[in-house]
Amino acid sequence: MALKDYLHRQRQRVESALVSLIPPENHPPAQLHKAMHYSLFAGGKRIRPILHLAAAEAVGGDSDACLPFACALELIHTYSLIHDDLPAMDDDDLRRGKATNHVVFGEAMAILAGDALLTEAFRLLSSPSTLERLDPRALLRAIHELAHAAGSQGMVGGQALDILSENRPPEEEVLHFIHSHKTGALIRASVRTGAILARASEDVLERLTRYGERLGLAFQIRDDLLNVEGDPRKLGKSVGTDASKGKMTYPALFGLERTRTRLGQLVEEALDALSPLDKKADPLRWIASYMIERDR
Ligand code: GRG
Repeated sequence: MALKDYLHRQRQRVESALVSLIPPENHPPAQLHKAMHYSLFAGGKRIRPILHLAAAEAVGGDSDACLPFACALELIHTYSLIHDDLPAMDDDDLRRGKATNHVVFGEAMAILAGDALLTEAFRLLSSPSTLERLDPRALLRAIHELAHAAGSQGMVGGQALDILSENRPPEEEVLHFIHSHKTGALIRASVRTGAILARASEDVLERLTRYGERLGLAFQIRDDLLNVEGDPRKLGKSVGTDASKGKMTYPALFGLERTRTRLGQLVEEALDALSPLDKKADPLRWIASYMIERDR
């Protein structure tokens, strides 16, 4: 119950901050801003911003000051989903139980909505009101980490290898690269940047990095499992698509049993990394267990 309440409360904080920080949907050109709002408020779990706030809180930071950064993480995540669904990439019609962005707004507007969300993230991060409440050096370091995690050496790089590996024989090393970059990099950065903004010691930051890495991998492995055995109504998207597209996934390489075992191990390792931290880190612990339970 603690987890459910915590996620609900943090989600509400993120929703209100997003509404107040991005241009309204009737802002000209309204069609573009509508497309941005459509995907941004389509019912995402907000797990990256919540991890960021929880990491800041775990080290005693002022998480209100971190809200713009938390929103920037969600803007980047949303852009990646819009582009991932495009006909040139995964060509998906359904996400979060709704028609995908390009199905509703057309391909050109979906590409631009993604571009604008990515750019908007860095506008938010560099805005004077964000800087006002944070240490400028810490903010610059965190922005640099985020850009690294989102770009060709992080999420975009992972997506590129994912596409290049379709219909190739599965290889553990390639799969690890795809998972740790495509999904893992932004999750790891969500945790690390929260801790950096909250001025965590390097020692604690190293532990939270280990937590973020294990969690990012666990998140993707759970996603792979849900694509095999999840409920499409809860997921809001079709299942079985990884296999039909010849995607390199954990279940494809290791089978379901070994995949479940690996997921459990990763969550244990994530929890272990947090062991010296006090109860302010409990939400991070709850989120780690949520990786095993989540059904969407
Ligand atoms: C197109 C640059 C570019 C990158 C795309 C993240 C990504 C890279 C593609 C998404 C493909 C995918 C389904 C990956 C599996 C893990 C994942 C990121 C799932 C979606 O994230 P959630 O579950 O989504 O946090 P919600 O809907 O809750 O926001």
